[in-house]
Amino acid sequence: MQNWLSKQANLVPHRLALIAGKQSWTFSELQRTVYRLAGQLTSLQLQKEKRVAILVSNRPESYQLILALQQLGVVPVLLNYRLAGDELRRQLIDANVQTVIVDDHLKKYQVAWGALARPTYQLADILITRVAQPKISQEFAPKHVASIMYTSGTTGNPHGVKQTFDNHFYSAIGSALNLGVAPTDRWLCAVPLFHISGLSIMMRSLVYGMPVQLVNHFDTAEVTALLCNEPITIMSVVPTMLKRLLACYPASGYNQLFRTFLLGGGPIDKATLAQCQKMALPVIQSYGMTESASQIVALSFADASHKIGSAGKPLMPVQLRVQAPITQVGAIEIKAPNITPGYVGDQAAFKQKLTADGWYRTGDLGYLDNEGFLYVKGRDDDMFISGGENIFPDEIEHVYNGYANIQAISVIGVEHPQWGQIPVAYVVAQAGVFDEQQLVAYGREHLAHYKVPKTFIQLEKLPTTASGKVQRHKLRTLYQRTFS
Ligand code: S0N
Ligand code: AMP
Ligand code: MG
Ligand code: MG
Repeated sequence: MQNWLSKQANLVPHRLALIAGKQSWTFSELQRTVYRLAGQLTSLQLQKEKRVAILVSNRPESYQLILALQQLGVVPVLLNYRLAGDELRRQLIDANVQTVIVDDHLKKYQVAWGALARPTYQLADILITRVAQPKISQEFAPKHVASIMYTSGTTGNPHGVKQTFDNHFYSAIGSALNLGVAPTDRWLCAVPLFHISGLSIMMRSLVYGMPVQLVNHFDTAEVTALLCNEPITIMSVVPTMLKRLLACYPASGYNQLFRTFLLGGGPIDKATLAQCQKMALPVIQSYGMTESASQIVALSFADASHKIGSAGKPLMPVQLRVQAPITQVGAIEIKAPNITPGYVGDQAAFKQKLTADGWYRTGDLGYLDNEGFLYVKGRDDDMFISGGENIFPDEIEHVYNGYANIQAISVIGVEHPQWGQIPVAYVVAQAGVFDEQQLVAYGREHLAHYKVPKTFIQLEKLPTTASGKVQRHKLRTLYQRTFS
Protein backbone atom coordinates (compact mmCIF):
# COMPACT_ATOMS: atom_id res chain seq x y z
CA MET A 1 0.00 0.00 0.00
CA GLN A 2 1.06 3.57 -0.59
CA ASN A 3 2.33 5.38 2.53
CA TRP A 4 -0.93 6.39 4.28
CA LEU A 5 0.19 9.89 5.19
CA SER A 6 1.27 10.69 1.61
CA LYS A 7 -1.99 9.19 0.42
CA GLN A 8 -4.14 11.47 2.58
CA ALA A 9 -1.95 14.49 1.84
CA ASN A 10 -2.76 13.79 -1.81
CA LEU A 11 -6.45 12.90 -1.40
CA VAL A 12 -7.54 15.51 1.16
CA PRO A 13 -4.64 18.00 1.53
CA HIS A 14 -6.82 20.79 2.97
CA ARG A 15 -8.79 18.69 5.43
CA LEU A 16 -7.88 19.05 9.12
CA ALA A 17 -5.72 16.17 10.32
CA LEU A 18 -4.71 17.17 13.85
CA ILE A 19 -6.03 19.70 16.34
CA ALA A 20 -4.37 20.31 19.72
CA GLY A 21 -5.32 23.33 21.80
CA LYS A 22 -5.12 26.38 19.55
CA GLN A 23 -2.89 24.64 17.00
CA SER A 24 -4.07 22.68 13.98
CA TRP A 25 -2.62 20.98 10.91
CA THR A 26 -4.27 19.97 7.64
CA PHE A 27 -3.09 16.69 6.10
CA SER A 28 -0.79 18.62 3.82
CA GLU A 29 0.64 20.67 6.73
CA LEU A 30 0.95 17.56 8.86
CA GLN A 31 2.92 15.85 6.10
CA ARG A 32 5.28 18.84 5.84
CA THR A 33 5.78 18.99 9.62
CA VAL A 34 6.35 15.25 9.86
CA TYR A 35 8.85 15.27 6.95
CA ARG A 36 10.74 18.08 8.64
CA LEU A 37 10.95 16.07 11.88
CA ALA A 38 11.95 12.98 9.88
CA GLY A 39 14.74 15.10 8.39
CA GLN A 40 15.88 16.08 11.89
CA LEU A 41 15.75 12.45 13.06
CA THR A 42 18.12 11.58 10.21
CA SER A 43 21.00 13.04 12.25
CA LEU A 44 20.46 10.25 14.83
CA GLN A 45 21.54 7.67 12.20
CA LEU A 46 18.52 5.49 12.84
CA GLN A 47 18.51 2.23 10.96
CA LYS A 48 15.43 1.17 9.07
CA GLU A 49 13.40 -1.67 10.61
CA LYS A 50 15.22 -1.18 13.94
CA ARG A 51 13.42 0.01 17.07
CA VAL A 52 13.35 3.37 18.77
CA ALA A 53 11.72 3.64 22.17
CA ILE A 54 9.73 6.77 22.82
CA LEU A 55 8.52 8.01 26.20
CA VAL A 56 6.08 10.80 25.44
CA SER A 57 2.73 12.20 26.46
CA ASN A 58 -0.11 13.18 24.10
CA ARG A 59 1.47 16.35 22.71
CA PRO A 60 1.24 17.17 19.00
CA GLU A 61 5.05 16.90 18.74
CA SER A 62 4.86 13.35 20.10
CA TYR A 63 2.08 12.48 17.67
CA GLN A 64 4.27 13.80 14.84
CA LEU A 65 7.27 11.89 16.20
CA ILE A 66 5.44 8.57 15.95
CA LEU A 67 4.43 9.42 12.39
CA ALA A 68 7.96 10.54 11.50
CA LEU A 69 9.50 7.27 12.72
CA GLN A 70 6.97 5.31 10.65
CA GLN A 71 7.79 7.49 7.63
CA LEU A 72 11.44 6.43 8.01
CA GLY A 73 10.53 2.74 8.33
CA VAL A 74 11.80 2.76 11.93
CA VAL A 75 9.68 0.96 14.54
CA PRO A 76 8.48 3.07 17.49
CA VAL A 77 8.30 1.26 20.84
CA LEU A 78 5.71 3.21 22.82
CA LEU A 79 6.47 3.35 26.53
CA ASN A 80 3.94 4.00 29.31
CA TYR A 81 5.11 6.99 31.37
CA ARG A 82 3.18 5.78 34.42
CA LEU A 83 5.63 2.88 34.81
CA ALA A 84 8.59 2.97 37.20
CA GLY A 85 12.21 3.22 35.99
CA ASP A 86 12.87 -0.51 36.65
CA GLU A 87 9.87 -1.55 34.60
CA LEU A 88 10.83 0.69 31.69
CA ARG A 89 14.44 -0.46 31.76
CA ARG A 90 13.30 -4.09 31.37
CA GLN A 91 11.23 -3.10 28.32
CA LEU A 92 14.14 -1.23 26.72
CA ILE A 93 16.32 -4.31 27.10
CA ASP A 94 13.60 -6.70 25.95
CA ALA A 95 12.86 -4.63 22.84
CA ASN A 96 16.58 -4.18 22.08
CA VAL A 97 16.09 -0.57 21.02
CA GLN A 98 18.79 1.41 19.20
CA THR A 99 17.83 4.76 20.71
CA VAL A 100 15.43 6.32 23.22
CA ILE A 101 13.58 9.61 22.71
CA VAL A 102 12.07 11.30 25.74
CA ASP A 103 9.61 14.14 26.07
CA ASP A 104 11.12 17.10 27.91
CA HIS A 105 9.03 16.87 31.07
CA LEU A 106 9.77 13.14 31.42
CA LYS A 107 13.54 13.64 31.81
CA LYS A 108 13.67 12.08 35.29
CA TYR A 109 13.62 8.64 33.68
CA GLN A 110 17.03 9.04 32.09
CA VAL A 111 18.63 8.59 35.50
CA ALA A 112 17.08 5.15 35.78
CA TRP A 113 18.58 4.15 32.43
CA GLY A 114 22.11 5.29 33.19
CA ALA A 115 23.63 1.84 32.83
CA LEU A 116 21.83 0.97 29.62
CA ALA A 117 24.35 2.55 27.28
CA ARG A 118 21.62 3.43 24.79
CA PRO A 119 21.79 6.96 23.42
CA THR A 120 18.89 8.97 24.80
CA TYR A 121 17.65 12.20 23.23
CA GLN A 122 15.27 14.91 24.32
CA LEU A 123 12.53 15.57 21.81
CA ALA A 124 13.05 19.34 22.28
CA ASP A 125 16.70 19.00 21.23
CA ILE A 126 15.80 17.04 18.12
CA LEU A 127 13.27 19.71 17.15
CA ILE A 128 16.05 22.31 16.87
CA THR A 129 18.64 20.24 15.01
CA ARG A 130 19.50 20.71 11.34
CA VAL A 131 16.96 19.36 8.86
CA ALA A 132 18.54 16.83 6.51
CA GLN A 133 16.83 15.20 3.53
CA PRO A 134 14.85 12.25 4.98
CA LYS A 135 14.51 8.89 3.22
CA ILE A 136 10.73 8.55 3.32
CA SER A 137 9.21 5.06 2.82
CA GLN A 138 7.04 5.19 -0.30
CA GLU A 139 5.04 2.17 0.84
CA PHE A 140 3.69 0.79 4.09
CA ALA A 141 4.39 -2.92 3.67
CA PRO A 142 1.54 -4.96 5.18
CA LYS A 143 3.81 -7.17 7.31
CA HIS A 144 6.06 -4.33 8.44
CA VAL A 145 5.79 -3.60 12.17
CA ALA A 146 4.24 -0.14 12.60
CA SER A 147 4.34 -0.05 16.41
CA ILE A 148 5.26 -2.03 19.50
CA MET A 149 3.62 -1.63 22.90
CA TYR A 150 3.82 -3.56 26.15
CA THR A 151 0.94 -5.25 27.92
CA SER A 152 0.87 -7.35 31.08
CA GLY A 153 -0.41 -10.83 30.65
CA THR A 154 -0.56 -14.30 31.99
CA THR A 155 2.98 -14.85 33.24
CA GLY A 156 6.15 -12.99 34.03
CA ASN A 157 6.94 -9.53 32.79
CA PRO A 158 4.85 -7.58 30.26
CA HIS A 159 5.13 -8.61 26.61
CA GLY A 160 6.01 -6.28 23.74
CA VAL A 161 3.26 -6.66 21.16
CA LYS A 162 4.16 -6.13 17.51
CA GLN A 163 1.45 -4.36 15.51
CA THR A 164 1.88 -4.46 11.73
CA PHE A 165 0.41 -2.01 9.20
CA ASP A 166 -1.95 -4.82 8.21
CA ASN A 167 -3.08 -5.20 11.83
CA HIS A 168 -3.87 -1.48 12.03
CA PHE A 169 -5.53 -1.43 8.62
CA TYR A 170 -7.96 -4.28 9.31
CA SER A 171 -8.69 -2.84 12.74
CA ALA A 172 -9.54 0.56 11.21
CA ILE A 173 -11.76 -1.08 8.57
CA GLY A 174 -13.62 -3.17 11.16
CA SER A 175 -14.34 -0.04 13.18
CA ALA A 176 -15.46 1.93 10.11
CA LEU A 177 -17.85 -0.76 8.93
CA ASN A 178 -19.52 -0.72 12.33
CA LEU A 179 -19.51 2.95 13.39
CA GLY A 180 -19.50 4.38 9.88
CA VAL A 181 -17.20 7.18 8.76
CA ALA A 182 -19.02 10.50 8.43
CA PRO A 183 -17.42 13.29 6.39
CA THR A 184 -17.82 15.48 9.48
CA ASP A 185 -16.09 13.04 11.85
CA ARG A 186 -13.57 14.30 14.37
CA TRP A 187 -12.22 11.82 16.94
CA LEU A 188 -11.19 13.04 20.38
CA CYS A 189 -8.06 11.31 21.68
CA ALA A 190 -7.64 11.68 25.45
CA VAL A 191 -6.50 8.07 25.89
CA PRO A 192 -2.72 7.65 25.86
CA LEU A 193 -0.95 7.26 22.52
CA PHE A 194 1.18 4.59 24.22
CA HIS A 195 -1.91 2.37 24.48
CA ILE A 196 -3.68 0.95 21.44
CA SER A 197 -6.80 2.83 22.55
CA GLY A 198 -4.93 6.03 21.61
CA LEU A 199 -2.64 4.90 18.80
CA SER A 200 -5.55 3.25 16.94
CA ILE A 201 -7.18 6.70 16.65
CA MET A 202 -4.08 8.01 14.86
CA MET A 203 -4.01 5.00 12.56
CA ARG A 204 -7.75 5.34 11.75
CA SER A 205 -7.15 9.01 10.96
CA LEU A 206 -4.57 7.99 8.35
CA VAL A 207 -6.83 5.34 6.85
CA TYR A 208 -10.00 7.49 6.80
CA GLY A 209 -8.52 10.95 6.24
CA MET A 210 -10.15 12.01 9.52
CA PRO A 211 -9.21 14.79 11.97
CA VAL A 212 -8.03 13.90 15.47
CA GLN A 213 -8.47 16.28 18.38
CA LEU A 214 -5.60 15.51 20.75
CA VAL A 215 -5.73 16.15 24.49
CA ASN A 216 -2.56 16.02 26.55
CA HIS A 217 -4.05 14.90 29.81
CA PHE A 218 -7.57 13.72 30.60
CA ASP A 219 -9.23 16.49 32.58
CA THR A 220 -12.98 16.08 33.03
CA ALA A 221 -13.89 19.78 32.82
CA GLU A 222 -11.61 20.43 29.86
CA VAL A 223 -12.86 17.41 27.92
CA THR A 224 -16.50 18.29 28.68
CA ALA A 225 -15.91 21.81 27.35
CA LEU A 226 -14.34 20.40 24.18
CA LEU A 227 -17.24 17.99 23.65
CA CYS A 228 -19.65 20.93 23.99
CA ASN A 229 -17.82 23.55 21.96
CA GLU A 230 -15.87 21.68 19.28
CA PRO A 231 -17.38 19.63 16.44
CA ILE A 232 -16.19 16.35 17.97
CA THR A 233 -18.19 13.33 16.84
CA ILE A 234 -16.53 10.38 18.60
CA MET A 235 -14.43 9.92 21.72
CA SER A 236 -12.69 6.76 22.97
CA VAL A 237 -13.06 6.25 26.71
CA VAL A 238 -12.26 3.69 29.38
CA PRO A 239 -14.92 3.15 32.09
CA THR A 240 -13.19 5.50 34.58
CA MET A 241 -13.33 8.34 32.04
CA LEU A 242 -16.96 7.69 31.17
CA LYS A 243 -17.97 7.78 34.83
CA ARG A 244 -16.17 11.07 35.39
CA LEU A 245 -17.74 12.60 32.27
CA LEU A 246 -21.19 11.35 33.21
CA ALA A 247 -21.01 13.20 36.52
CA CYS A 248 -20.50 16.47 34.60
CA TYR A 249 -22.81 15.83 31.65
CA PRO A 250 -24.47 19.16 30.80
CA ALA A 251 -28.28 19.28 30.58
CA SER A 252 -28.00 20.75 27.08
CA GLY A 253 -25.85 17.82 25.91
CA TYR A 254 -22.65 17.98 23.85
CA ASN A 255 -22.25 19.64 20.44
CA GLN A 256 -24.86 18.62 17.88
CA LEU A 257 -22.53 16.50 15.79
CA PHE A 258 -21.47 14.26 18.70
CA ARG A 259 -22.27 10.67 17.71
CA THR A 260 -20.92 8.41 20.43
CA PHE A 261 -18.42 7.37 23.05
CA LEU A 262 -16.48 4.27 22.09
CA LEU A 263 -16.11 2.48 25.42
CA GLY A 264 -13.47 -0.19 25.94
CA GLY A 265 -10.44 -1.23 27.91
CA GLY A 266 -12.20 -3.07 30.74
CA PRO A 267 -15.42 -4.21 32.33
CA ILE A 268 -18.12 -1.68 33.16
CA ASP A 269 -20.94 -1.92 35.67
CA LYS A 270 -24.52 -2.07 34.40
CA ALA A 271 -25.60 0.85 36.58
CA THR A 272 -23.31 3.25 34.70
CA LEU A 273 -24.57 2.00 31.34
CA ALA A 274 -28.18 2.31 32.51
CA GLN A 275 -27.49 5.87 33.63
CA CYS A 276 -26.05 6.72 30.19
CA GLN A 277 -29.17 5.34 28.59
CA LYS A 278 -31.42 7.33 30.92
CA MET A 279 -29.55 10.48 30.00
CA ALA A 280 -29.66 9.59 26.29
CA LEU A 281 -25.89 9.59 26.13
CA PRO A 282 -24.79 7.37 23.23
CA VAL A 283 -22.23 4.73 24.21
CA ILE A 284 -20.91 1.94 22.03
CA GLN A 285 -19.47 -0.86 24.14
CA SER A 286 -16.49 -2.69 22.72
CA TYR A 287 -14.01 -5.41 23.57
CA GLY A 288 -10.45 -5.53 22.37
CA MET A 289 -6.82 -5.69 23.37
CA THR A 290 -3.31 -4.62 22.47
CA GLU A 291 -2.76 -7.94 20.69
CA SER A 292 -5.71 -7.25 18.35
CA ALA A 293 -4.76 -3.63 17.57
CA SER A 294 -7.91 -2.37 19.43
CA GLN A 295 -11.60 -3.38 19.32
CA ILE A 296 -12.52 -6.74 17.76
CA VAL A 297 -16.06 -6.91 19.13
CA ALA A 298 -18.44 -3.96 19.39
CA LEU A 299 -22.11 -3.13 19.58
CA SER A 300 -23.78 -1.46 16.63
CA PHE A 301 -25.85 1.72 16.96
CA ALA A 302 -28.97 -0.36 16.32
CA ASP A 303 -28.23 -2.81 19.15
CA ALA A 304 -26.62 -0.49 21.69
CA SER A 305 -29.83 0.28 23.57
CA HIS A 306 -31.30 -3.22 23.91
CA LYS A 307 -28.09 -5.21 24.45
CA ILE A 308 -26.81 -3.36 27.49
CA GLY A 309 -23.94 -5.21 29.13
CA SER A 310 -22.93 -7.02 25.95
CA ALA A 311 -19.65 -6.12 24.23
CA GLY A 312 -21.39 -6.71 20.88
CA LYS A 313 -20.66 -8.95 17.90
CA PRO A 314 -17.28 -9.74 16.34
CA LEU A 315 -16.48 -7.02 13.79
CA MET A 316 -16.19 -7.65 10.06
CA PRO A 317 -12.75 -9.25 9.74
CA VAL A 318 -12.94 -11.11 13.07
CA GLN A 319 -13.81 -14.69 13.91
CA LEU A 320 -14.60 -15.41 17.54
CA ARG A 321 -15.44 -18.59 19.38
CA VAL A 322 -16.10 -19.51 23.01
CA GLN A 323 -14.94 -22.87 24.32
CA ALA A 324 -18.37 -23.67 25.78
CA PRO A 325 -21.92 -24.24 24.52
CA ILE A 326 -24.04 -21.15 23.65
CA THR A 327 -24.99 -19.14 26.77
CA GLN A 328 -22.31 -20.83 28.88
CA VAL A 329 -19.08 -19.21 30.01
CA GLY A 330 -15.84 -20.40 28.43
CA ALA A 331 -12.50 -19.24 27.05
CA ILE A 332 -12.73 -16.54 24.36
CA GLU A 333 -10.60 -17.28 21.27
CA ILE A 334 -10.18 -15.12 18.21
CA LYS A 335 -8.78 -15.29 14.70
CA ALA A 336 -8.41 -12.14 12.63
CA PRO A 337 -6.04 -10.25 10.34
CA ASN A 338 -5.63 -7.63 13.05
CA ILE A 339 -4.01 -10.02 15.51
CA THR A 340 -0.33 -9.50 16.25
CA PRO A 341 2.23 -11.75 14.56
CA GLY A 342 3.89 -12.11 18.00
CA TYR A 343 5.83 -10.60 20.88
CA VAL A 344 9.24 -8.99 20.48
CA GLY A 345 11.25 -10.90 23.04
CA ASP A 346 9.42 -14.00 24.06
CA GLN A 347 8.22 -15.81 20.92
CA ALA A 348 7.54 -18.95 22.94
CA ALA A 349 5.13 -17.06 25.21
CA PHE A 350 3.11 -16.00 22.18
CA LYS A 351 3.09 -19.48 20.63
CA GLN A 352 1.68 -20.82 23.88
CA LYS A 353 -1.28 -18.51 23.44
CA LEU A 354 -2.19 -20.03 20.07
CA THR A 355 -4.37 -23.12 19.79
CA ALA A 356 -3.31 -26.04 17.59
CA ASP A 357 -5.55 -24.67 14.81
CA GLY A 358 -4.08 -21.16 15.05
CA TRP A 359 -6.64 -19.25 17.14
CA TYR A 360 -5.48 -16.73 19.72
CA ARG A 361 -6.42 -17.44 23.34
CA THR A 362 -7.34 -14.09 24.83
CA GLY A 363 -7.25 -15.23 28.47
CA ASP A 364 -10.72 -13.72 28.82
CA LEU A 365 -13.85 -15.66 29.73
CA GLY A 366 -17.30 -14.98 28.40
CA TYR A 367 -20.38 -16.33 26.68
CA LEU A 368 -22.29 -15.85 23.45
CA ASP A 369 -26.06 -15.47 23.65
CA ASN A 370 -28.54 -17.02 21.22
CA GLU A 371 -28.12 -14.11 18.83
CA GLY A 372 -24.32 -14.21 18.82
CA PHE A 373 -23.67 -11.29 21.18
CA LEU A 374 -20.62 -11.59 23.41
CA TYR A 375 -20.70 -11.02 27.17
CA VAL A 376 -17.25 -10.79 28.80
CA LYS A 377 -17.30 -12.31 32.27
CA GLY A 378 -13.75 -12.28 33.63
CA ARG A 379 -10.31 -13.81 33.21
CA ASP A 380 -8.82 -17.28 33.30
CA ASP A 381 -5.87 -15.87 35.27
CA ASP A 382 -5.51 -13.30 38.06
CA MET A 383 -5.01 -10.24 35.84
CA PHE A 384 -7.36 -7.34 36.61
CA ILE A 385 -7.83 -3.78 35.37
CA SER A 386 -7.59 -0.45 37.15
CA GLY A 387 -8.64 2.64 35.19
CA GLY A 388 -7.85 0.86 31.91
CA GLU A 389 -4.41 -0.33 33.06
CA ASN A 390 -3.73 -4.06 33.35
CA ILE A 391 -2.43 -5.30 36.68
CA PHE A 392 -0.85 -8.70 37.08
CA PRO A 393 -0.52 -9.77 40.75
CA ASP A 394 2.62 -11.86 40.13
CA GLU A 395 4.51 -8.76 39.04
CA ILE A 396 3.67 -6.93 42.27
CA GLU A 397 4.41 -9.96 44.45
CA HIS A 398 7.75 -10.46 42.72
CA VAL A 399 8.78 -6.89 43.55
CA TYR A 400 7.71 -7.18 47.20
CA ASN A 401 9.52 -10.47 47.62
CA GLY A 402 12.64 -8.31 47.53
CA TYR A 403 11.49 -6.35 50.60
CA ALA A 404 13.15 -7.22 53.88
CA ASN A 405 10.79 -8.75 56.43
CA ILE A 406 8.23 -10.02 53.91
CA GLN A 407 7.88 -13.74 54.30
CA ALA A 408 4.94 -14.11 51.92
CA ILE A 409 2.65 -11.84 49.93
CA SER A 410 -0.39 -12.31 47.74
CA VAL A 411 -2.16 -9.60 45.76
CA ILE A 412 -5.80 -9.58 44.66
CA GLY A 413 -7.96 -7.12 42.74
CA VAL A 414 -10.97 -5.75 44.62
CA GLU A 415 -13.91 -3.70 43.30
CA HIS A 416 -13.56 0.06 43.34
CA PRO A 417 -16.22 2.58 42.26
CA GLN A 418 -13.83 4.86 40.35
CA TRP A 419 -11.07 2.57 39.05
CA GLY A 420 -13.05 -0.64 38.46
CA GLN A 421 -10.61 -2.67 40.54
CA ILE A 422 -7.64 -1.81 42.74
CA PRO A 423 -4.83 -3.96 44.19
CA VAL A 424 -4.92 -5.10 47.81
CA ALA A 425 -2.12 -7.16 49.40
CA TYR A 426 -2.18 -9.84 52.07
CA VAL A 427 1.24 -10.05 53.73
CA VAL A 428 2.99 -12.29 56.21
CA ALA A 429 5.87 -10.76 58.14
CA GLN A 430 9.07 -12.53 59.10
CA ALA A 431 8.82 -10.72 62.42
CA GLY A 432 6.74 -7.99 64.04
CA VAL A 433 4.39 -5.68 62.16
CA PHE A 434 4.75 -3.69 58.95
CA ASP A 435 4.84 0.05 58.55
CA GLU A 436 2.29 0.49 55.74
CA GLN A 437 3.78 3.81 54.61
CA GLN A 438 7.15 2.15 54.07
CA LEU A 439 5.54 -0.64 52.07
CA VAL A 440 3.85 1.96 49.84
CA ALA A 441 7.07 3.94 49.42
CA TYR A 442 8.96 0.78 48.46
CA GLY A 443 6.32 -0.16 45.90
CA ARG A 444 6.30 3.30 44.36
CA GLU A 445 10.02 3.11 43.84
CA HIS A 446 9.81 -0.09 41.78
CA LEU A 447 6.31 -0.14 40.30
CA ALA A 448 3.83 2.11 38.49
CA HIS A 449 1.81 3.89 41.19
CA TYR A 450 -1.45 2.27 40.11
CA LYS A 451 0.09 -1.17 40.79
CA VAL A 452 1.03 -0.37 44.39
CA PRO A 453 -1.48 -2.03 46.74
CA LYS A 454 -3.88 0.49 48.27
CA THR A 455 -4.13 -1.60 51.44
CA PHE A 456 -1.80 -4.13 53.10
CA ILE A 457 -3.48 -6.62 55.37
CA GLN A 458 -1.26 -8.65 57.69
CA LEU A 459 -1.98 -12.35 58.18
CA GLU A 460 -0.34 -15.12 60.22
CA LYS A 461 -0.17 -17.25 57.10
CA LEU A 462 -1.62 -17.33 53.57
CA PRO A 463 -4.12 -20.01 52.51
CA THR A 464 -2.30 -22.53 50.29
CA THR A 465 -3.00 -25.76 48.47
CA ALA A 466 -1.32 -28.99 49.55
CA SER A 467 1.45 -28.22 47.06
CA GLY A 468 2.03 -24.76 48.58
CA LYS A 469 0.33 -22.59 45.92
CA VAL A 470 -1.45 -19.54 47.36
CA GLN A 471 -5.24 -19.71 46.93
CA ARG A 472 -6.13 -16.20 45.82
CA HIS A 473 -9.82 -17.06 45.60
CA LYS A 474 -9.83 -17.69 49.36
CA LEU A 475 -8.29 -14.26 49.92
CA ARG A 476 -10.97 -12.69 47.72
CA THR A 477 -13.66 -14.37 49.83
CA LEU A 478 -11.91 -13.29 53.01
CA TYR A 479 -11.76 -9.70 51.74
CA GLN A 480 -15.44 -9.69 50.87
CA ARG A 481 -16.40 -11.14 54.23
CA THR A 482 -14.29 -8.57 56.07
CA PHE A 483 -15.16 -5.44 54.11
CA SER A 484 -18.65 -5.75 52.64
C1 S0N B 1 -8.19 7.20 33.65
C2 S0N B 1 -6.93 8.04 33.63
C3 S0N B 1 -7.11 9.25 32.74
C4 S0N B 1 -6.68 8.49 35.06
O1 S0N B 1 -5.54 9.22 35.12
P1 S0N B 1 -5.44 10.74 35.67
O2 S0N B 1 -6.69 11.20 36.31
O3 S0N B 1 -4.90 11.55 34.55
O4 S0N B 1 -4.35 10.52 36.74
P2 S0N B 1 -3.06 11.38 37.00
O5 S0N B 1 -3.44 12.82 37.08
O6 S0N B 1 -2.01 10.99 36.05
O7 S0N B 1 -2.71 10.85 38.44
C5 S0N B 1 -3.58 11.07 39.54
C6 S0N B 1 -3.56 9.85 40.47
O8 S0N B 1 -4.29 8.81 39.88
C7 S0N B 1 -3.48 7.65 39.80
N1 S0N B 1 -3.85 6.90 38.60
C8 S0N B 1 -3.69 7.27 37.33
N2 S0N B 1 -4.15 6.31 36.50
C9 S0N B 1 -4.58 5.31 37.31
C10 S0N B 1 -5.15 4.06 37.05
N3 S0N B 1 -5.35 3.64 35.78
N4 S0N B 1 -5.50 3.27 38.09
C11 S0N B 1 -5.29 3.69 39.36
N5 S0N B 1 -4.75 4.88 39.67
C12 S0N B 1 -4.39 5.67 38.64
C13 S0N B 1 -2.07 8.18 39.73
O9 S0N B 1 -1.14 7.20 40.12
C14 S0N B 1 -2.16 9.34 40.68
O10 S0N B 1 -2.10 8.87 42.00
P3 S0N B 1 -0.85 9.27 42.93
O11 S0N B 1 -0.82 10.77 42.91
O12 S0N B 1 -1.22 8.68 44.23
O13 S0N B 1 0.31 8.63 42.26
C15 S0N B 1 -5.68 7.20 33.17
O14 S0N B 1 -5.47 6.13 34.02
C16 S0N B 1 -5.86 6.73 31.76
O15 S0N B 1 -5.54 7.44 30.81
N6 S0N B 1 -6.40 5.50 31.58
C17 S0N B 1 -6.69 4.93 30.28
C18 S0N B 1 -5.67 3.92 29.85
C19 S0N B 1 -6.14 3.23 28.57
O16 S0N B 1 -6.36 3.86 27.56
N7 S0N B 1 -6.32 1.91 28.63
C20 S0N B 1 -6.80 1.11 27.54
C21 S0N B 1 -5.85 -0.09 27.31
N8 S0N B 1 -6.48 -1.09 26.47
C22 S0N B 1 -6.55 -0.95 25.15
O17 S0N B 1 -6.02 0.00 24.63
C23 S0N B 1 -7.35 -2.00 24.35
C24 S0N B 1 -8.79 -1.54 24.19
C25 S0N B 1 -8.96 -0.42 23.19
O18 S0N B 1 -8.28 -0.40 22.19
C26 S0N B 1 -9.92 0.69 23.47
C27 S0N B 1 -10.08 1.14 24.77
C28 S0N B 1 -10.92 2.20 25.07
C29 S0N B 1 -11.65 2.81 24.04
C30 S0N B 1 -11.50 2.37 22.71
C31 S0N B 1 -10.64 1.31 22.41
C32 S0N B 1 -10.58 0.85 20.99
O19 S0N B 1 -10.80 -0.34 20.75
O20 S0N B 1 -10.36 1.67 20.11
P1 AMP C 1 -4.72 -4.69 27.14
O1 AMP C 1 -3.88 -5.91 27.29
O2 AMP C 1 -4.25 -3.56 27.97
O3 AMP C 1 -4.89 -4.35 25.74
O4 AMP C 1 -6.13 -5.03 27.75
C1 AMP C 1 -7.04 -5.88 27.12
C2 AMP C 1 -7.91 -6.55 28.13
O5 AMP C 1 -8.89 -5.64 28.65
C3 AMP C 1 -8.72 -7.69 27.56
O6 AMP C 1 -7.97 -8.87 27.39
C4 AMP C 1 -9.82 -7.81 28.61
O7 AMP C 1 -9.37 -8.53 29.72
C5 AMP C 1 -10.06 -6.36 29.02
N1 AMP C 1 -11.23 -5.83 28.33
C6 AMP C 1 -11.26 -5.10 27.20
N2 AMP C 1 -12.52 -4.78 26.86
C7 AMP C 1 -13.33 -5.33 27.79
C8 AMP C 1 -14.75 -5.38 28.00
N3 AMP C 1 -15.61 -4.79 27.17
N4 AMP C 1 -15.20 -6.04 29.08
C9 AMP C 1 -14.35 -6.65 29.93
N5 AMP C 1 -13.01 -6.65 29.79
C10 AMP C 1 -12.50 -6.00 28.73
MG1 MG D 1 -3.23 -7.84 27.12
MG1 MG E 1 -5.68 13.91 36.83
